[in-house]
Amino acid sequence: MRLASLLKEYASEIGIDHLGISPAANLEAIAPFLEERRDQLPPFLPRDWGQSPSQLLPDARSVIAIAIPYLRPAPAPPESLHGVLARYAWIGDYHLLLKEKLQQLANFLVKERGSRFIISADTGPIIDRFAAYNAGLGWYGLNRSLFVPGRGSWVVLGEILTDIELEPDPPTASRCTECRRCIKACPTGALTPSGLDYNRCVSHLTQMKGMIPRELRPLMGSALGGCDRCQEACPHNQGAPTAAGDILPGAPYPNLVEVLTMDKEAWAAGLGRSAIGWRGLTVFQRNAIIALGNSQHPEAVAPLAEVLHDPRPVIRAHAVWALGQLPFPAARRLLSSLEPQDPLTAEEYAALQA
Ligand code: B12
Ligand code: SF4
Ligand code: SF4
Repeated sequence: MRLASLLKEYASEIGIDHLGISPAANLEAIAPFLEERRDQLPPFLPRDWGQSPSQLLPDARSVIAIAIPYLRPAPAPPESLHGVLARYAWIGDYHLLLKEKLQQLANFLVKERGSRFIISADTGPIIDRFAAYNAGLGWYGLNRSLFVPGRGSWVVLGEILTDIELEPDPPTASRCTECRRCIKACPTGALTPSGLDYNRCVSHLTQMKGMIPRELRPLMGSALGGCDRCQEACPHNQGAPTAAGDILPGAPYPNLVEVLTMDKEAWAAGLGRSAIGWRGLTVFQRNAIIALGNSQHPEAVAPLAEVLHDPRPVIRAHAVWALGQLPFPAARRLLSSLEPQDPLTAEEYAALQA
């Protein structure tokens, strides 16, 4: 049996149902695309991101791409004031799962043929969607996601670059009908037919540190970590099968009051174990404050009053903004007696008066 078939057989034994192979040289095709759009790429990508395979691994021959489904059944939303997590954050950090599976595959190749390889998944130097597309795992939707037939876009992606030549897989034809439902569903206008402005993408906003641009805060709704709106809207994601496995306690609708009173230990033992964990508790609590401001609910006033004097300026400043969104006398009283103690909070306070 050929090595590619043996590898696929082994992948299926260790629970990988979606594996595709492409010649490493195919990744070179991304270079002109990236060059053209360098200035639109997020600055936080690694320095070697998108480098050619031969720069990453001398004698690189093949890319083995995998997709792991992460969709879980959705529970009903609770009555309490709650936020929403994107589906990838309902489970333990997917990077760990991808790396474990990729390492198992790499070990198999080393044992069979003595391969040199590099593993990449999300934070690595390879453009995951492009690698998956080339390996025939799926097609690009207008929402930029990579769709796997029968699974939709609810998959995370990773790959192995190896010096072994393996039989490639054929491409998967696109089923995106360009119906534009994804574009209509995008709350900030980040998604357009010509691309994605990551600076406006709610997924990015919930992950960035510091102050969220004021005009975008109302558009974030109750998003606490990630955004699934352009995926939820797609007909190819309707009725996608769920994968086995638990969801983290508190997911997918964290109680906003509990988030604000959470300490670092509770965070690390709970939702901090998801892929949003490495952004830190302050970012998560800031997002919860924005969600409370957007809730327009009278019960949001008391928890916001508690964090108005938090030691972290970024928390205090967003709390001022959030209270300013609430049309209740108690919120107005709190703000009228406030004397901002730091420049960030003073700026938010001044913006409310303007
Ligand atoms: C930076 C980043 C982000 C940034 C910016 C995303 C962006 N598109 O610019 C932010 C924080 C906003 C983000 C958000 C999300 N991300 Co993200 N992100 C990444 C990361 C690290 C780099 C992506 C990137 O900048 N690509 C740059 C562009 C140039 O490449 P591209 O996205 O593949 O875009 C291609 C298309 O435009 C394409 N194209 C379009 N049409 C066609 C047609 C053909 C025929 C061809 C050849 C090409 C093509 O050409 C480009 C090059 O391939 C990758 C991991 C990685 N290392 O690749 C994850 C990754 C793309 N993200 C992922 C996920 C899950 C998400 C979110 C769904 C998370 C969430 N729920 O909040 C959202 C989705 C937002 C969206 N609509 O794309 C997954 C995608 C899984 C999938 N099934 O597609 C990845 C692959 C992580 C992983 N390892 O699983 N992300
Ligand atoms: S919603 Fe329509 S346009 Fe958007 S990715 Fe899905 S099929 Fe394509
Ligand atoms: S993830 Fe949300 S904000 Fe980002 S492009 Fe999709 S719908 Fe728009």
